[in-house]
Amino acid sequence: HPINQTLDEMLAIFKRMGFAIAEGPEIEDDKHNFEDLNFPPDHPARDMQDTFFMEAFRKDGSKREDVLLRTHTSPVQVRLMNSQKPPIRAIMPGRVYRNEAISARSLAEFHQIEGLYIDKNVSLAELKGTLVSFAQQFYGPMLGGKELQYRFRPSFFPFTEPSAEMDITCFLCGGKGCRICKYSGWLEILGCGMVHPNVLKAGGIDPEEYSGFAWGMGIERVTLLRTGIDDIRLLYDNDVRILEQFV
Ligand code: 2NM
Repeated sequence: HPINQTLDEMLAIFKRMGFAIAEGPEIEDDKHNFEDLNFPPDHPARDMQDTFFMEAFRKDGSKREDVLLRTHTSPVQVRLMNSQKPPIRAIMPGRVYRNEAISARSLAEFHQIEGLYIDKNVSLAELKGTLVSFAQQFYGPMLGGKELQYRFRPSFFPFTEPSAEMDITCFLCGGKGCRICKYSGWLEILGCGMVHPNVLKAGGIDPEEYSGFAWGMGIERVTLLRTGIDDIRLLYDNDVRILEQFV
């Protein structure tokens, strides 16, 4: 499946850099999906309109605390921090869920890869080195011999500080400007940052002793762009006439 082809190629690059693959539950609780990730209680992502909340019951019929469909794979990172000591070097691929209006561009389920690197003295320079190396290996071959350009723009996420988004040369027009990159020559490929001290603390890691970086990227959009499929719904129909074109 084109989504798995994208995932497998990305995972192979990070495996060569020494990252392990970690997985976790798609049904999560507020603590792992939001609270431990430094989302304030009134953060808009917690809004019913963005997150699928569910009532859950135990076998004896008693009510469990409310659960939700994870909105990102970051709860796997919280679970990892709580279950092993640094150094931690892992990537988490998987399905995530958000209550989005369905269109040619977005569905209420999609895939993400997030990554986490925690050790003593991990710096922003290593975040940059790791992600630039990834982008050169994954996107470089799509530029037809041109050298990959990149830039980091300041951004904001609750779980990282500082935070940034990474753009690369648009691989459809080679940076000249086209409809896909809105005539800017740049494509945004991921969000990243240094793990917030509150997140390390929630994971049982002392922020005075350890630091780390994390990043997250979506899989569907790049899969559409590199296959030329123009409607995300075609990736979820499992129509053999589509799939057999990508064997
Ligand atoms: C992103 C962007 C920036 C992220 C942070 C963490 C954790 F658990 F370490 F705090 N996991 N993932 C992260 C950081 C994810 O996605 C756009």
